[in-house]
Amino acid sequence: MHLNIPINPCKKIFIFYGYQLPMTLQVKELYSHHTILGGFVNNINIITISSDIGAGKKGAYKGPKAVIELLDFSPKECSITQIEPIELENNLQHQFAKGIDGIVQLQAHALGKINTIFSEQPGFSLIISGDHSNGHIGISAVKESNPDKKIGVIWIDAHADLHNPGTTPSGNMHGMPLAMSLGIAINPATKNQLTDLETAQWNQLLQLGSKQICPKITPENLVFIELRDFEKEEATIIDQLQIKYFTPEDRKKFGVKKIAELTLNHLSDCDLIYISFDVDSMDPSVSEGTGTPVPGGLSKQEAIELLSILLKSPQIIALEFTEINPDLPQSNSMVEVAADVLNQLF
Ligand SMILES: [Mn+2]
Repeated sequence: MHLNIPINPCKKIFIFYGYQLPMTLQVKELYSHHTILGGFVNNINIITISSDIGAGKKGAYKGPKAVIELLDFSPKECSITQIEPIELENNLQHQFAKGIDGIVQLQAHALGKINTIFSEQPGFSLIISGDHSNGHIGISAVKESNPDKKIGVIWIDAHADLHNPGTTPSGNMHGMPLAMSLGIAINPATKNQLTDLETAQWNQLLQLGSKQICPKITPENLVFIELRDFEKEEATIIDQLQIKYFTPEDRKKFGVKKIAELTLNHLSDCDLIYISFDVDSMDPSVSEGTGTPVPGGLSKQEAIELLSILLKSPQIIALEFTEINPDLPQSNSMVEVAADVLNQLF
């Protein structure tokens, strides 16, 4: 669906990390269509975080740029802000927190940049990130820019992403962003034995931001959608913190529209809501080009319907798309599916 009612030129902001920025960057011109979002948005800030340090399989850092090239929001020209890449220390020797050195550095840097965008260009933001560890940056930016507001999060994902270095089976930090945002500290009696440095670095992530707000969100303001693959430590957290979740079975029983309504109803107290859409929430028949596909997810049409209902809420401040890996099999279709969903929404 494309509306021919461009409102204001959006700002395009590109943040490139962890790889060299191409000398000539092909970008399409983008415009916002605020009517699709219930009338509260005048601009869309497009923010890309091209890092996949937190993923087990590399290549998702290419996802944001690949998707951007296929976006077709509007034919009008608008201004571009590019933020240059930074050198990262990426120490993969940490068995239970792979790349945490680089992630600490990247998250602090990216948060500063996004905070600037949020303060200078308030409105709705579309964040396209490499791997899902970056989700903590977006949530932190919303909270730090709105410290007195109650922030809700809708985590549309096959996974719970609630591990910490003490519980992770893989050491991949894209399975940990919600534990960061919820401020979950490492239990000293945990099964994975960590160094003092690793524990200190984890604590730095929990306190990410100049205001060191921790936690960024509280469990009652978090909702999972399409949750279907998690470890027992994550199930314990969901159970103990009484986090709201919907599984594919719930979707089949109630339908996408009802799931969206129940989610917004659960978050009705929140001032602002951040949606994070991991493409592995969709079924592998359309999303095989992601690091950790899990059978039984959303069809493309269901994803479009779900997001279009959620985006009508004036509480929504940002939508993140993540874990699109052009290097994996069927990757071209993964990029196309992600771009197609976004083109249908805006
Ligand atoms: Mn995820």
